[in-house]
Amino acid sequence: MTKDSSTMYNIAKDRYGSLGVDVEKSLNLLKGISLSLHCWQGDDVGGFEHDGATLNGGGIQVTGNYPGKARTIDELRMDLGKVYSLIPGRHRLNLHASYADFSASKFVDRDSIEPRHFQSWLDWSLNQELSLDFNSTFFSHPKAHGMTLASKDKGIRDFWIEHAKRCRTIGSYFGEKQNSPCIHNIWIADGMKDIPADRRGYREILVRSLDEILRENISRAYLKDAVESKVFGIGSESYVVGSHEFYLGYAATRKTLLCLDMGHFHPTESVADKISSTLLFIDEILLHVSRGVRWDSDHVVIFNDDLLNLALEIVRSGALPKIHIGLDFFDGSMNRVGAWAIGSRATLKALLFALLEPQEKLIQYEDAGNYFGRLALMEELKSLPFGAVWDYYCESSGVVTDAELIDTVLEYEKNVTAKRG
Ligand code: RNT
Ligand code: ZN
Repeated sequence: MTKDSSTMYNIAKDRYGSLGVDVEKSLNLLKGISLSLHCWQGDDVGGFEHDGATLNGGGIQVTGNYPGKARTIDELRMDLGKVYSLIPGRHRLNLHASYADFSASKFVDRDSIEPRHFQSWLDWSLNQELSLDFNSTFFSHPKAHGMTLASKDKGIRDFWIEHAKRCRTIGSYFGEKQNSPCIHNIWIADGMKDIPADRRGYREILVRSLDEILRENISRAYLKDAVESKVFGIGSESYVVGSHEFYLGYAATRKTLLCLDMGHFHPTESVADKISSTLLFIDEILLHVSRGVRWDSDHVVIFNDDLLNLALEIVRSGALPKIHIGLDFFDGSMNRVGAWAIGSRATLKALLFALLEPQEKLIQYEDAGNYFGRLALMEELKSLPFGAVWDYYCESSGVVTDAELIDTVLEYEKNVTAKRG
């Protein structure tokens, strides 16, 4: 800690204190929040089923070919290690089924994967003191060119149902070994480019497929299932089987988690506003923190209004333990470790901003009908010395401040990622 930064921090602490905010308490709360970092930012959602190939498709499209992408599991783990070292706090890792490790066994297709194909990930994560979350992978596969779980072709449907069942087994294996429930998320791209004649039919099929997947009762101490909707995608502009209404109803009746991805709604719709309603009817939610731009739902997360509003609602709702915060973005056009760090740090920064809000005071104004006071205080907060608290938090957690981030990432690029072919 430099003398300057601790002076700045003390000034900030007093300033927030005068509004009734206990900065130390806020920082302790922040320390307790674990983000689930997505493995797929490091290799453009490639996975390791096929040698070095990025086989997107089936609803996922990554653009950009900045050099240095992780080409092997070891490289990805190395990059992840770097990313965690750039982020204050203890976090989790969110794996996709397509990141199986077949180095110690023969390759098997997705309907045959077993916990042993992820043992090296589990060993690695336990060693790093991280917990794992998991995702079935319904894209980047020859059987994912059309519908998957909503397919009218029984062979295709059964393949994907079996895949998801196996993913639940793998996830619950993680949950048991790591002593922390693994969140298993289901997202499928099933939909249509043009107007379907049978909207209802596919949705009926999807309900049945999901029910079959969830039929085996697995303890929530090990596994929590989540379902993720989308408003449209490339090639599914007219119809997405798993729409928001579909999964909201599904999650409420089947008691699963609901996954809300910030890039999966109409641009003026606010995911922040959905938290307090959703949590009245659903026990827990999973967030996919992302940034939609035009047709893309997965730009690198930045400290913008959408993120801030989300963080404010997470904190204001008082439901932090019921909200699992996963990241979901990917960009192949810039330094990938740096992009990971930007998005993760922005999310934590937004949460810090929210934790420094003088909630009681704002609610007092509101209850008294003093809407001017409420708005004026919200405006005042925007120029409070929040950055000094963030810098202090980074420094006292042993990670770089924003000012040091660029050089640190570029040094890693020079020494490691730039050397990759
Ligand atoms: C895609 C969904 C989904 C994926 C990941 C890779 O639009 O957001 O969550 O990004 O599963
Ligand atoms: Zn998502």
